[in-house]
Amino acid sequence: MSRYDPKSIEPKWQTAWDDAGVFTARHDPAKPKYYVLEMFPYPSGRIHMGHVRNYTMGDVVARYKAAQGFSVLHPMGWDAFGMPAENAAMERGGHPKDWTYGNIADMRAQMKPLGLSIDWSREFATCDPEYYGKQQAMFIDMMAAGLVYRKAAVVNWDPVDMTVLANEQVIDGKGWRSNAPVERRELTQWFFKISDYSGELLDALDGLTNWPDKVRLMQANWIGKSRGLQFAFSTHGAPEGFDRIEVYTTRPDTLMGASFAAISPDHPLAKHLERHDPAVAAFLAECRKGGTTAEAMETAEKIGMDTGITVMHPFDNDWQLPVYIANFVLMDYGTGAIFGCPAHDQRDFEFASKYGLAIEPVFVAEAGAPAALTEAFVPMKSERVHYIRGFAGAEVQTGDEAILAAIEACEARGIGRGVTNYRLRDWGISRQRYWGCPIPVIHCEACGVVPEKKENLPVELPYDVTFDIPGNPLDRHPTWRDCTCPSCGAPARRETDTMDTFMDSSWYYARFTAPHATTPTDLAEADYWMNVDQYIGGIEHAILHLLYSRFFARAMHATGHLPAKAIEPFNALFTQGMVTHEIYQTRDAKGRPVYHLPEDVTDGKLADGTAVEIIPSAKMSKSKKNVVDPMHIIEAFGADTARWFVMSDSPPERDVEWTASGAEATFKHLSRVWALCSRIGDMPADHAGVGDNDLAKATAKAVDEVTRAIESFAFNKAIATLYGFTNTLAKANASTPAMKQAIRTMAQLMQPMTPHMSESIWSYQGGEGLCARAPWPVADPALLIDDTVILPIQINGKRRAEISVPTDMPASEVEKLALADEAVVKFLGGAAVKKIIVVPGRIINVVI
Ligand code: ANZ
Ligand code: ZN
Repeated sequence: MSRYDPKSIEPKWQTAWDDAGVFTARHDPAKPKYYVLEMFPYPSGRIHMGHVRNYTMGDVVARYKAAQGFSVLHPMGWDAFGMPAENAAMERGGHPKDWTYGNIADMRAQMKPLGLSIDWSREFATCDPEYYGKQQAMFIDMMAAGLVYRKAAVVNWDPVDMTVLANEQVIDGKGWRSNAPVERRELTQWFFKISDYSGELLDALDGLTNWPDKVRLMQANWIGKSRGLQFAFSTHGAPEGFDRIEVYTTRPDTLMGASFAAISPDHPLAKHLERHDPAVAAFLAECRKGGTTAEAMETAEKIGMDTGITVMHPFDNDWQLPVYIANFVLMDYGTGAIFGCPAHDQRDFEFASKYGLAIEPVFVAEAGAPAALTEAFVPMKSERVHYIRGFAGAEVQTGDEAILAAIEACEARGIGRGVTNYRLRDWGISRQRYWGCPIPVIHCEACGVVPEKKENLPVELPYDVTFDIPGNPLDRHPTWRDCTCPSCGAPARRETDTMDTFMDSSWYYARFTAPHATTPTDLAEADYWMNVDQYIGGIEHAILHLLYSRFFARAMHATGHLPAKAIEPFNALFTQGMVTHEIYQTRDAKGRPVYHLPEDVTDGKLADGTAVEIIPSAKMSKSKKNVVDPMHIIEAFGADTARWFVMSDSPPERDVEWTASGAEATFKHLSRVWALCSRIGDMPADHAGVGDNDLAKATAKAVDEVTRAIESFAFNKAIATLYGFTNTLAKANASTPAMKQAIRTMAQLMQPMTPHMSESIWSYQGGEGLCARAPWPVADPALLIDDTVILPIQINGKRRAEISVPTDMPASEVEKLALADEAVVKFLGGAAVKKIIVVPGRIINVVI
């Protein structure tokens, strides 16, 4: 065997795998299946080390499961719609489609050299008309099933460019191109009824025991279940038709501390007042300034306007509360109206302080005396507090107890009813953008909104569009936009909104089970392959992507596109850590930081000798230039080194720091394995050794440990074991057949991490067929039993030494060995031994 040369062996084995179709997923009812999926990438054009780590993890699992005898599905595709393609077209000209497919080709070419065990025959991009046409078919089915509806919702509106902006296009409250302050505007938009599933999506989290707890918790918080009281205030001085205002509260125990009521600027009463009162109209216009991002809403100053209307406190006919319109009350939560209790809610406290409203505590700390409040007193609901203006239950009780008692008391008095609310909003999927899946409906003057006929799908995006003016090119494309009504044949207009790209990634896992089917899924295939057994991806997708996928799987089941067992599509989820790197920095003449690529820095210096400042490792990012290009690493060391290194140093859920020295050390190790293989190959066939049994035991131990480590996602431990096993093998003195057997097993154990090198070793040492197809080695349990045991020696109750003895040695022999032990002799210093007790297999006690 020649020198380790990844450049020649890696392409060779990749071709061999392809030729043999090793990674083609086969629907084989006789075999158990295993579906491993990594979150598919956005085709930005370059793969980065994070991708390498993510896909290597999936690959380790896929290769391991294949060797275990599973029929494995390990696919790859592209999450290909979205804004960057349009931005590129706007900034550099060209077409989003060409940009996207060009990037896909580049990234595929960068991914292939990694030797991933992917079934490329199943590849698709979400911007393929064959894919998004099926998504349109499902949209139409979901419309028919009542899972989709239209309603007015606010968008970010750029008043200069006269266009809707995505949240990412709003920078500091201004349009990214026009720099004009963004306004909120209402448009009719499409929504999915995910809120119908709030309770189910929450409850089913309990069953996802192979998901990280933190992801389940984040989802639960996002769904946000709360129990509260809904009741109506009677109004005084309100316009006709508004004699009651419904409010929702999660703290009915604080009703005695109410000092105002407030309605949302989007509340029907506010809108009514707007039409008749210019001051209200001006105030609402003020409220509509600023974007719709969560951040914009959070940080917006809290403002209110007294409407002059009052409401009567439900417990006291003589107690009137003023009604404000307040910008922090959202229309789409609860009832869009609240009562404020400034003493126990910080927002209400600030509001009351600003508008001179009363701040009356309802409860105080259990021990403390009432003091003047400088901020709202908001203890945990589980804490016991002393109610000074309570109306239900004991004086001292927990918030939780008081709330339940308050709901009961109110219900008994006929004031409202206990209700459960969820924070989860319906999923708005309308985007006023070009590069997305067109919503397949038509607007007809006579018939209203009519779904496109299925035989006309896909509704394909027109290619002849330009991006030189702001706005959605579909809106100004007459031949695409104008059409005939599928129902009455009259001239009509296509919907020009496209779907949120989260839709595209909400069902791709299902499409992979039958990527060429003429229907969205093939139920027989879905039935065999679903669910995804192991899903792997970044924690940044912990909430939306996973929640939408869980909802969409249910909606697909409801419309006959997935079997019932697939409504929770991901059996197990793993969220991997990031790849980090040190940051190298110098400063320019004005003292501003200038960053340098790792490849331009040697021993802390630039090529011209300038020393760089080294900033501790952080997530690799282009802006800080602390990136290494996987292509350069593969070029220098080969894919196996890159794969081994990203799996080696830390547990996969933690960050791993990429260092040049670490990569070199990995390459050296693999070279050592190669040389060892070479040496074993050169051993005379009849070479006899004395260590065959020891080697067999060490091999069994390695098999056992690596198997367990991979099963438990402890890839770094598997690698640590393999380092140790390499040393054992290098020192072993065994017969040629035993050495060959051991290194073949090592090749198999390394195969998930270093598949190319493993194939070379396997074939060189006479392994049959491809290593990638060889069944996973099994450790003989008899070889795993240790035949020696280490016994601690206690002298007068204190541990002073230990000895290693054969497990079956008689106690009398063990006594002799213990007393002859060097450390024991030294400690005794000639003292007489009164007693010695051997507890077999456990301990030796000596009394002096
Ligand atoms: C009175 C009160 C007193 C409240 C108090 C809180 C503390 P969670 O628990 O997160 O679900 N609220 C209700 N609807 C709202 C809306 N549409 N927009 C903004 N705020 C709204 O939040 C429920 C609490 O948030 C409710 O309980 C209500 O204020 C407010 F010491 O009612 B509370
Ligand atoms: Zn019509």
